[in-house]
Amino acid sequence: MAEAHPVGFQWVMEAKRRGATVIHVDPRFTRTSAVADVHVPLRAGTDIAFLGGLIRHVLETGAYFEEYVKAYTNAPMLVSEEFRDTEDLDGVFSGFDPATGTYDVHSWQYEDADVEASAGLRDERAMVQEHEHAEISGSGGAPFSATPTRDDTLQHPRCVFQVLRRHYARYTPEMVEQVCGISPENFRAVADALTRNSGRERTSAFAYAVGWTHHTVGVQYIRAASILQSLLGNIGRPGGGILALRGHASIQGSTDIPTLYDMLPGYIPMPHAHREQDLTTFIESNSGDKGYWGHMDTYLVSLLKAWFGDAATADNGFCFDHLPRLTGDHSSFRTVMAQARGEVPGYFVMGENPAVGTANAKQQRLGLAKLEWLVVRDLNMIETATFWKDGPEIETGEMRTEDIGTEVFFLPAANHTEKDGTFTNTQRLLQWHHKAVEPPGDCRSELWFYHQLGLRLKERLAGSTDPRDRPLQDLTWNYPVEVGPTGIAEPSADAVLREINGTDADGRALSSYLDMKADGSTAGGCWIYTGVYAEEVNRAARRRPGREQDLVAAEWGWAWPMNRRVLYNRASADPDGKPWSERKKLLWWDGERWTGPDVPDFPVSTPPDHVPAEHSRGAESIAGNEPFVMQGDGRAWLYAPAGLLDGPMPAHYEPQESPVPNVLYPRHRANPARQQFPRPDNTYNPPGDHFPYVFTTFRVTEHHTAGGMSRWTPHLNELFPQMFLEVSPELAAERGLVDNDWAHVVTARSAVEGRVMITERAKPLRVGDGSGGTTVIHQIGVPWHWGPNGLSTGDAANEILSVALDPNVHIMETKAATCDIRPGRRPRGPDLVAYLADRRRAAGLEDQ
Ligand SMILES: Nc1nc2c(c(=O)[nH]1)N[C@H]1C(S)=C(S)[C@@H](COP(=O)(O)OP(=O)(O)OC[C@H]3O[C@@H](n4cnc5c(=O)[nH]c(N)nc54)[C@H](O)[C@@H]3O)O[C@H]1N2
Ligand SMILES: Nc1nc2c(c(=O)[nH]1)N[C@H]1C(S)=C(S)[C@@H](COP(=O)(O)OP(=O)(O)OC[C@H]3O[C@@H](n4cnc5c(=O)[nH]c(N)nc54)[C@H](O)[C@@H]3O)O[C@H]1N2
Ligand SMILES: [Mo]
Repeated sequence: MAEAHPVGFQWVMEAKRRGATVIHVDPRFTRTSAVADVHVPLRAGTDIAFLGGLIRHVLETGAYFEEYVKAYTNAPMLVSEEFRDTEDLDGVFSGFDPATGTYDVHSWQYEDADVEASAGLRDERAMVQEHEHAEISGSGGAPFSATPTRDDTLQHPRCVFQVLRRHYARYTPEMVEQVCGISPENFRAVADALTRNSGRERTSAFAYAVGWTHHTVGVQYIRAASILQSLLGNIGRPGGGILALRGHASIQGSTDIPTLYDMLPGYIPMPHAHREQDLTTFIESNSGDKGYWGHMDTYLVSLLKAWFGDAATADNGFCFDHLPRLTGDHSSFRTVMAQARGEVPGYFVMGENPAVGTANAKQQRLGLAKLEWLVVRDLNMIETATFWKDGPEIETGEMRTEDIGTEVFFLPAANHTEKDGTFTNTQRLLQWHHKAVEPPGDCRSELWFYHQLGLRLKERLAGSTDPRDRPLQDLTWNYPVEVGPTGIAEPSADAVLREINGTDADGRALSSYLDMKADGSTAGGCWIYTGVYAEEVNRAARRRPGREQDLVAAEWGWAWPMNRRVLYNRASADPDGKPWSERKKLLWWDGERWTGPDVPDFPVSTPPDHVPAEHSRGAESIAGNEPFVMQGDGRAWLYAPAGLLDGPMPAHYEPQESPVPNVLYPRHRANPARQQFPRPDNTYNPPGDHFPYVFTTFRVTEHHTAGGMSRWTPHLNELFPQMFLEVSPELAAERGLVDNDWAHVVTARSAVEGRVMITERAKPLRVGDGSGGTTVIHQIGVPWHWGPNGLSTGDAANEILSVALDPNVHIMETKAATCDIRPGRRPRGPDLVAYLADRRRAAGLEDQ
């Protein structure tokens, strides 16, 4: 966090100054470890075993927050009799189909929970899950509407609490040591610090970024942390929670108003092509009955009104049929593989450098080379725009410029200081940034580009009678423009934010999504952002200093939803509505309403003892003691009966490539439901002596991601001039590596070179070898900021990575893979191709 989120990390240091214990869990000793109280080095890719060990510790020592767990989590719910655990089935959950590598998730349900759901809904969900990998899930948990059977004593053998206990029973400190290489003393230090600092009077927070997500079990890492935090009562309370430290400046914003293929703004799922669906049936099958998703009709109709304006009427389902439809997994890797097959004619690359930044960068370039046209908008002449003339395949002779038919358009982009707009950060906080200078030359903002593109497409299609052009013809596109000093007619970012906020029947800005209607009288581009422009004020631009405000600083920027700073904050009070403790009070029931410094994440006047009427829907159905209002059952899920594709509880699996067997589940080395793509351009390293070491890729403060900004910035390149490889003195001795000399890391995909950095910070770990003994694992740190263009050049780490994905979100595994390391530079030109072929043959792999 000190390295990649240094600005946020100042608050960690501030907390430490006031007595907080800072624990850093990372295979590498970094700038964060240097200032932490405890550093826990572990083998890359083993955090579920570690977190599972902590979950077991909390359950077995009784250190969980019992009242919170009983009242606010699904610990008492009974799980279906059909469910079988990994502990019963040698490493898989019930419903696994080895032929397809997917789960039928039916048996994971709660007992009786499907009873009230219509059979049609159930079948439809199963159909989509089986055939299309649940590209429908959106957010807020899968919808379901029943009231599951409970055992509030937590004794029933099939209640979630007992199921969880059995699941983690084998995750002992000794097992943690075997799998992760963490000593029992270090484990105990963390377990004690965490449990000591949780409960009524104290809370602990978890912060994570891509060291946790970039794994074939990435989603389950976060689930494991959620289970632990829910057991400890650390959710919905000040100082608690799980903070997803975001990457690019507005990566949170780009999931809220998604650049993701399977979601509409505000986490509304994308409709699916293979189901006969109109607006009504779509809403019925996705909205659920209980909680705020029960109002999805108002959010979706308002979105359609924002997009299609007067053309969207009740008679035509508010132009629901204008929305694109999913036909399956169109995540970026699938798309690139389709490009390589020649199935994709054109590609826009905006603010991205996949020829350097994406795992198996060569596969990306093979895709780019098969396009008809490619548009790259960037600040610098990045590798994705120049692959056709000077990419690595041109050097090796695997591609020839004259054979590449792709027409490449490079358009210079304005950077964030050259345009207005918002960033949405980790805390869901929208912050406005003002243009400081005019963009130089032909550089243009994204808004300008898309506005112009839309205008020109609409002009071209104005006379068309082809029904497929109707969505573009009906699209509202009347943004006010402001002409700047250099004559650029820039669309108003402020007007776009106001459109996102939404307007009522009289065209006034909405104050809350609760005011959205399903009758077409309101419009709004993203329901969760409604309120950012309440009372016609751009609240993202508010900058009242913290010292002039109370602890939530509600007038600094604006957080979705409704400027609420802590989600599920009803959980900061006990079931009766009294704060769990005076120190940790945030929201309480004053006899008439929920009150406190934060905006209540709860119906304001629903009393703690409210019991909803049997068939109530939406917000009406929320009981006064159910804080998790976006979940169908109002509770935090220790066990996920639906919504995940690879298991209702996290289990430890090895990465796609691992030097050791899975000690916990010997029959299943890696996540059985992971997405694999064994292809000639994506060979996986086999286990064994040919690729005996682990490597992980990481960032440094001085460079940014794939380098498009930092590799062209002279002073940053002076600070970190060159690609390097972090190794321990022990590994250096084993392989004959010399400090500051060249070495190269090699996998079945490729080899990358860098300067050797021998450091005590890299520590070999001793772990179980799967047959009762132990083995030493060496881990190599590989920064991934370099590429062939710019002022500071070097090999891109993504050349050596393969594509293996988490099945839920299709994220690539960049944080743990196997390799070999050798002294000296890698071979160049055609010699590299021959060298890799030799390495593959030696490892027993078919050659490409
Ligand atoms: N200066 C700077 N700041 C940045 C960026 C940048 O490039 N430069 N990038 C931005 C972006 S896009 C993002 S997404 C964030 C990413 O922020 P981070 O996720 O913090 O960045 P990384 O360095 O990729 O990974 C963090 C750490 O994860 C560790 N790690 C690897 N494998 C494992 C594992 O299995 N378990 C655990 N516990 N740790 C593991 C690595 O050793 C590394 O130190 O940073 C953002 N901020
Ligand atoms: N091995 C390995 N690979 C990784 C990761 C890892 O940890 N390890 N991390 C992954 C992560 S978390 C991420 S986010 C990706 C990032 O990977 P990419 O998104 O492919 O790489 P970036 O270098 O961040 O690309 C951003 C580009 O946007 C340009 N840019 C900046 N501002 C603007 C703007 O306002 N408009 C336009 N049009 N362009 C702009 C920059 O110059 C830069 O070239 O990489 C992933 N790849
Ligand atoms: Mo990122």
